[in-house]
Amino acid sequence: MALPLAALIFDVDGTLAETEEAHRLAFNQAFQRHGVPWEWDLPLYKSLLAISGGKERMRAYGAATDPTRLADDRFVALASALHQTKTELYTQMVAQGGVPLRPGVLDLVEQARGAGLRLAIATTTTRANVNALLDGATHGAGHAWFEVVACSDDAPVKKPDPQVYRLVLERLTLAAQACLAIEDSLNGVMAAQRAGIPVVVTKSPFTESPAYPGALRVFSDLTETSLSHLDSLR
Ligand code: XBP
Ligand code: MG
Repeated sequence: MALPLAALIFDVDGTLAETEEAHRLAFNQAFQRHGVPWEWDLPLYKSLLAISGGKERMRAYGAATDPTRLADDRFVALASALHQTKTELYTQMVAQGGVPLRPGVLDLVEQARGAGLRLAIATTTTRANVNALLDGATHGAGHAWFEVVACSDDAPVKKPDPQVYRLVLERLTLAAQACLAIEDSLNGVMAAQRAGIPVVVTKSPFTESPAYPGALRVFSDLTETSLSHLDSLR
């Protein structure tokens, strides 16, 4: 049974902004800098996005294509160094405003804040990446919008596990049915659902799926809805 809507919980990558091309470029530059002969082109990266988490994505790719490198006991340190470099490169790309908010995001945020709703973030990416995106895409204003920002630093078990969404509920001290999650991917929909949170989808070309079982509604982007419309779907 839905309670009065008290909070919107936004995913980041693919939802707040189309960030995955910047992530992909940063991964490839990090591979080059560390002398790892991997190159993720767009079709391959889209398939790899079925795996949440950059570190998990690299490990899965290595296991499938470069088992000798993965078996090397230095790989754990290499993966950590690769991801640190990638995060540095990505944050440089987005902190300068290279990746804007997706259409409709700002309007919905303003409607929600005007209605006194609380806002939160539940993401698989790192806090550094979230901060850089909010700096670049909102000129820093976005830091004041989100009362709770839960990311991979706080919730290391990645979507579709519900850990990050459960952490947001705990920090908001709200029941799942008083919230609405906004996601772009199947992993994200499943994570929100497993936390008991009603969820809608704003499709992204990077994570598009033929269906999003359990989502209340699937939008092309948030210009297709409004706060009152979202509330009516619950
Ligand atoms: C999307 C992800 C992340 C990014 C890469 O996160 O799965 O892994 O692709 O960022 P979400 P990292 O949609 O939950 O915001 O390399 O920092 O993982
Ligand atoms: Mg996402």
